[in-house]
Amino acid sequence: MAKDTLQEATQTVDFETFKNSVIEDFKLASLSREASLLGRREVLTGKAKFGIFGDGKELAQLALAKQFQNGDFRSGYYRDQTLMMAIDQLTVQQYFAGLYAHTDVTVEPQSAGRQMGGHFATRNLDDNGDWKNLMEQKNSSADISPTAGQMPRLLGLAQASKIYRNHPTLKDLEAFKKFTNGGNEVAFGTIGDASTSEGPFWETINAAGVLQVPMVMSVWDDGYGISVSRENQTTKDSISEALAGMQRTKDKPGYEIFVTKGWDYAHLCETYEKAVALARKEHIPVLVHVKEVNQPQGHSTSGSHERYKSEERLKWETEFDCINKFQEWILSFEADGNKIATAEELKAIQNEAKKSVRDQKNAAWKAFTDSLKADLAEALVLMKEVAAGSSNGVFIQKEIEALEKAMDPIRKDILTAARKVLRKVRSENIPAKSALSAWIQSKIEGNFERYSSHLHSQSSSAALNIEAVAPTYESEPAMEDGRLILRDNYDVLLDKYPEALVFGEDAGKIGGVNQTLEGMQDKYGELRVADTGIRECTIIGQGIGMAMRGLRPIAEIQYLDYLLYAVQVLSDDLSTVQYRTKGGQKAPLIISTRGHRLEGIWHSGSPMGMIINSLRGMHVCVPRNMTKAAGFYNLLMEADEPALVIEPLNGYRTKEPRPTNIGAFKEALGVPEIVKEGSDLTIVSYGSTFNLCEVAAKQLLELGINVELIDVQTLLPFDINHIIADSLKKTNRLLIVDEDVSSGATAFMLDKILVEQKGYYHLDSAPETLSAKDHRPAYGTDGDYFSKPNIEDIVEKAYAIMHESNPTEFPSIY
Ligand SMILES: Cc1ncc(C[n+]2csc(CCOP(=O)(O)OP(=O)(O)O)c2C)c(N)n1
Ligand SMILES: [Mg+2]
Repeated sequence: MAKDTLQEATQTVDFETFKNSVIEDFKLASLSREASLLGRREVLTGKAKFGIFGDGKELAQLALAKQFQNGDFRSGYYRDQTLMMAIDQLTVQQYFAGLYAHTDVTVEPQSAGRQMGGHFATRNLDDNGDWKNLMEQKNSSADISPTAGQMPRLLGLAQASKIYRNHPTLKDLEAFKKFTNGGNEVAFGTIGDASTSEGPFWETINAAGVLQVPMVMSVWDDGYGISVSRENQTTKDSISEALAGMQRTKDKPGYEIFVTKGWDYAHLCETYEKAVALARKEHIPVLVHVKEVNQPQGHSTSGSHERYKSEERLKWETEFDCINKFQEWILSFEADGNKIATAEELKAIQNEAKKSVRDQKNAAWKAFTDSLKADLAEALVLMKEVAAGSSNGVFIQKEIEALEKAMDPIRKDILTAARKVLRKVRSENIPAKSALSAWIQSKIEGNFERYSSHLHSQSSSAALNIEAVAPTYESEPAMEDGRLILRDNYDVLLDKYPEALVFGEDAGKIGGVNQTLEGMQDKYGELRVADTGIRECTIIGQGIGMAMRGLRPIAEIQYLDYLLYAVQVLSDDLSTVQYRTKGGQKAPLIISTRGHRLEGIWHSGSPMGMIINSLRGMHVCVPRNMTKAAGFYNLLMEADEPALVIEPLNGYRTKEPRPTNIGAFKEALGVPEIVKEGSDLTIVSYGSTFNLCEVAAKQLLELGINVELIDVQTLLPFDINHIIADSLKKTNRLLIVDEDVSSGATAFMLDKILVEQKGYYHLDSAPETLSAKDHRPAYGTDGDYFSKPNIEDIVEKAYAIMHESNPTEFPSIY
């Protein structure tokens, strides 16, 4: 603006208040800028590994922060340090602690040193892993590095407000007051101009427009994505022009779109005030395109921008730097003879900021290096004692000296030296050796907590803490289609948990393509049982965001084959929530899908190896029937962890006995079921293929082979009590069957059973695996027969194992 407009606005508050808030903004902008400048130097001098900073984006973030209220959420990226400082969720000292990778969560609360600097998060859980009152703080979901990876979750964070505002009972329940005040919370998204090229950005933008959720999406447009300029990224060289068709009209809902400039403080403040008021009140999505932003230091510490920016551009970046412009604006401001500050006063603020950043940086460095000193001192004492008693003392002394001379040694340096020393005295019998050995082991254990804890929830609601409840049956139970058991189970869950929501493609009006939600939308309403667009990535994003705000979403992916569209967000975001915040956040999202056998290349996939290898941090349940699937849902609803449940696609019309305790029975995770006992051979399988193994086991009995049949039930976690190794003690033979490609999930199971459970010890025959062909499954019944393991394949494979061990009793079939 429009100084005039701002001057008009200032007349509504007294000048002193206005002036103070501008001065506060100038202070914080200066502080944040200094942190960027000094941060880069820390990396270039080798004290930190990598740096990516928010210089150039300060003013826009200060304007945004004025509108950020308690209970609101951010989902953004690595340039947002000023916003995080302005909402009181980041100090300069914490910022540097992150840069140095300080592992103490009280010093580095974003990620306890696990994420590179510039990845922001608030602590939304208490030390027990339970929710804090999110309405008493300003919240930021934890950042991830993949560009636009923040987008899908942003949709869910915004949608939660819509659910809370419109849900018939939830907003009045005491338990949900820590998440919402009538759904008035706004979700703030930030993204760089170049990252808007990514698919998840477009998918999220479209979905938020359809859903009409209170989302304020800011694009920090500095014209570059590393070295690639905007015209190579965006149609019409402008994201707001490209999205102009999303603009709402009088009779068609859509977006409200604002365009402003990153150096124009007054216009930024005015824009955010309007934009956020609209989103909060009317629950509409808003786009704020912040143009003319710069990167004073270039993209990151990995290179210099002089390589790809023209001289003219670099000159513009200096001239239009937002802090320079802010300063000019302050100095030229005058209302009724009142001025905000003099040049000297601004200089003093900047000097003060320099000093404060230097002091806080030094304090962070001291805390970081102090935290390593005890380890170093202890290691040196123990190593010296070993050197004194060893015939190898001279060589050990060299290791000690090298460590003593090292500049700021870190844990790696200390442990490397200590472990090398221990190796040198491996054949000596000196008392100091066992002290060093014990010390090394205790440090390795301690570092597990630092670097590997919280892959899963460590709260009392962790899935493994919840006990199973068996389904109960009448003496002659009714036999029902599997889908009815699931449907009736959903009915109980939706009734029991008002915060439960089910959504996905065709999940609403028709109750799912397999009718597992038949009638549920009529009974529980369109808000709780909802159809979505065809957009797997943001269906998961909706789930993550809503789960982060206290809701219990069950997101449907129509077929397992289409999970691939969502694997990025599952792997990068959902699976890492607990780990990347060291227990500071959680997203207990349940994903329901169906897979394995049906027909054709994209309706019968079983890419389990891909799934279990990319989703560590989640649980993966592979039930063989719908009663088992229901049991997993019931247990997971009591837990606070994310999980994927893959229903067997060919089982919805298969008859199952109807339990009498639908909604109450619970299936434990990590506990295989021995479905049939036997003595000759252990067959391990899961899901649809397991049901073929059951038929094969009957046929094998006719051939004189008594198979022990084990359904692993969950791949993650896998057989936590080593039931399979116990079975091998009895049978001494192992066949693993599934319908993934070769060396997919079978290789995983083989490693777990033979190596982790030490199953090799009990084997008398070579372990065998039987999986699908390495191509996608061909269409039709014959296509299935020749693509996936069939009953004959299983029988013959098992028989061949027995033939090899006893050719007389089991003569060759062929
Ligand atoms: C999926 C993915 N691809 C590539 C990268 C590497 N990368 C990091 S930042 C970046 C450029 C992003 O540019 P922009 O969105 O304009 O943000 P800016 O850094 O300019 O603020 C790239 C390519 C990444 N982090 N993630
Ligand atoms: Mg950019």
